[in-house]
Amino acid sequence: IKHPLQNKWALWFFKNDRTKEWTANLKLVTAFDTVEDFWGLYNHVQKASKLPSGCDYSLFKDGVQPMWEDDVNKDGGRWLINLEKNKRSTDLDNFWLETLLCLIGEAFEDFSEDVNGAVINIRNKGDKLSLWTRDSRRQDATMKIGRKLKERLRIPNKLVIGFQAHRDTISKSGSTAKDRYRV
Ligand code: M7G
Repeated sequence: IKHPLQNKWALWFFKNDRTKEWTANLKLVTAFDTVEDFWGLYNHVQKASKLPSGCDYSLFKDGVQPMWEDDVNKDGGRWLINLEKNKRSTDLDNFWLETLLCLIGEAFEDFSEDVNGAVINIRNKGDKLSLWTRDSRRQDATMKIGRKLKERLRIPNKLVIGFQAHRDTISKSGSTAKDRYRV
């Protein structure tokens, strides 16, 4: 018997094809709800650091589309970690795996329900890791989730990370939206 997870999760893959709409480039890989199936999938897919620039992985609760438009994302936002270019070879895969383990292991305790998923963007201009939550107005939950994420990724306290509401990101195409919170 396999070890059940609290939630069922779905892995998505995004491949940048400029001839298509953003949503058409987003593909569901598979969903899983046991520890064993998670590792089977993780070991089967390409490491994030090996993906071509322009690709993303997303892991979201099953039934949630990894996009701003989804009902549980539309009022939410993300904790964003910008990775310096030289971190792709050293930290990126570790950060992504640790984030996945935080999600499937419900590491955010009382606030795990606030967490919808996480995204890794592979970009030549700098990779990005983000944790998406469902309601940017929930200050206490948002702050606790941000602190826990930093702790689990062992990001030094002096390195500040920001949280942006998706609504702000949508209206700010090009540059990064202003931070609603920082931790
Ligand atoms: P990105 O891939 O998040 O970051 O957004 P990047 O600028 O580092 O590549 C790039 C573009 O993808 C955005 O400006 C949008 O056009 C599109 N895009 C990204 N996201 C997360 C969404 C989304 O959730 N919904 C829609 N409709 N488009 C998105």
